[in-house]
Amino acid sequence: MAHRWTNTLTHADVTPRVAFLNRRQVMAGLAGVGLAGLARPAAAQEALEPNTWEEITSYNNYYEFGTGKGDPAENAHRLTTDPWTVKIDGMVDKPGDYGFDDILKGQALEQRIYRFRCVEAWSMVVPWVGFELGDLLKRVGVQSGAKYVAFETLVRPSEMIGQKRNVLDWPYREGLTLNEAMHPLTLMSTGIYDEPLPNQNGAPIRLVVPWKYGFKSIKSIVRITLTDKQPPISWELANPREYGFFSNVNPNVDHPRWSQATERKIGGGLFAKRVPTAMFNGYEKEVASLYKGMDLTKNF
Ligand SMILES: Nc1nc2c(c(=O)[nH]1)N[C@H]1C(S)=C(S)[C@@H](COP(=O)(O)O)O[C@H]1N2
Ligand SMILES: [Mo]
Repeated sequence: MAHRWTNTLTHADVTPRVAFLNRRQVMAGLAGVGLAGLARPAAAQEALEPNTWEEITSYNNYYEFGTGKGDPAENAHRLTTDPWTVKIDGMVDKPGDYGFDDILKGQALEQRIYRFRCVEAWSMVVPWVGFELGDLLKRVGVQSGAKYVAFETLVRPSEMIGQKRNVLDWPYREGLTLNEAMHPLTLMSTGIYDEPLPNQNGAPIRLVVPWKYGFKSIKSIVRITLTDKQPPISWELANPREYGFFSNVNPNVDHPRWSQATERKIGGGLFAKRVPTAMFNGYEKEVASLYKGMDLTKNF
């Protein structure tokens, strides 16, 4: 079946791609480009063995399709993802309703292998395909004074059957500071392995922020707004004691109802040993500078 989504990479390219990123990082270092933001986290990625397609697409969190981990795989096929429009508005030079194909056109899809960690202490490694959110924001022109980026998921209860219940205040909302949004690790993902995103993983386009807890990585995005005020986010609205705006992975800050110090790797078997969770999910070198001088126990 022909579809509009194309990716120049295949499953077999994942490893060579990581090697390529490594080379780029080395070259950037040789050229004296000391900016942490330019170097890909190749060292951190090298050791990452991706989870299987089956694991990535059958154990999900996507409350629009139900609150159980198996619900999205069962219910998300109902979602129509073509046509798809993303409204980009607020403090931008070129606001508008952008079709999915407009957004993809000319975008170099980059395959990246990221560690992905849920706030409920489970983790996966996913070979995401996508592009840098920063590249999209540069295209639409961020106006001076903008400090945050807000995101919204589709509301369509006829297809998103979990939205018939008010488990969250729909639409699902997320936000990043502009610095976080412009960081080269912040990805807009449109695929996994060599396939378009499955619906349960947030088709046709979702955010991936690898140093934050999973809930920041909002799925099936229909609106991106540049603003000068910190936007409300769904989980903080639902429970401000348990979820903060930043939600950086931090083994030293426990969730009020459970420890965040260790994690269970999905696919490691039921009795696999839990492994210690790394600060910023293993991306400390790349992102710690974004939070210099901040008390991360208060800004959790
Ligand atoms: N719109 C929307 N986005 C969402 C969620 C959701 O319920 N609705 N769940 C989040 C949570 S809690 C996690 S852990 C990740 C899971 O992503 P995955 O299913 O692709 O692994 O999606 C995040 N994005
Ligand atoms: Mo999560």
